[in-house]
Amino acid sequence: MLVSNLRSKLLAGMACALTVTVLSQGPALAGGDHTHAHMSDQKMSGVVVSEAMSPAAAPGIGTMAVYLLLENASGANVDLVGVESPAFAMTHLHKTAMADGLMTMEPVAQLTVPKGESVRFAPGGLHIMLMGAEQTYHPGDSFPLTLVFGSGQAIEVEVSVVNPGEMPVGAHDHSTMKMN
Ligand SMILES: [Cu+2]
Repeated sequence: MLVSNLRSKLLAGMACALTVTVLSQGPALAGGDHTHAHMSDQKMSGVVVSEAMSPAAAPGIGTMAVYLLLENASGANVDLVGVESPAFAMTHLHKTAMADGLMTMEPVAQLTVPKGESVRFAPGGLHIMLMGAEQTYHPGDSFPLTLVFGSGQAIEVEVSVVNPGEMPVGAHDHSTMKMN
């Protein structure tokens, strides 16, 4: 099964590059093309995306991961069903987890955020994986990213590229799952 193929010893920062082939066989999420439907003027009331950041990739690596905070203060559950970025050839929603002491990653077809709750995408857990960067991004750069929801609505955010050493791990649920 796919999950067992994903099980590989991952080095911090290289997780994405090592699994590109396998992950490309994952469920087809919205995105991955360059059409990038623009719906940024459609605000989803009560749903807020903040702290969107991505550690700069090593030279020659066109794969990056995005971390962010997704808060659902709307009155209903929301389903994140896809991600898009015109700056990358492919986008995926992934979850990293520890299993038997190994880091594993698997595609997430849909992420439900219950009303009144928030979900933090953070190293060692949920992340948005972007592959095939159109250019090299350095700390201080940014690129657009669109989160697509089951309702058909979308939220566009600007992702800040940060120095990998400056990724704030902050106080979040995945702090015990840091790669080292
Ligand atoms: Cu990933």
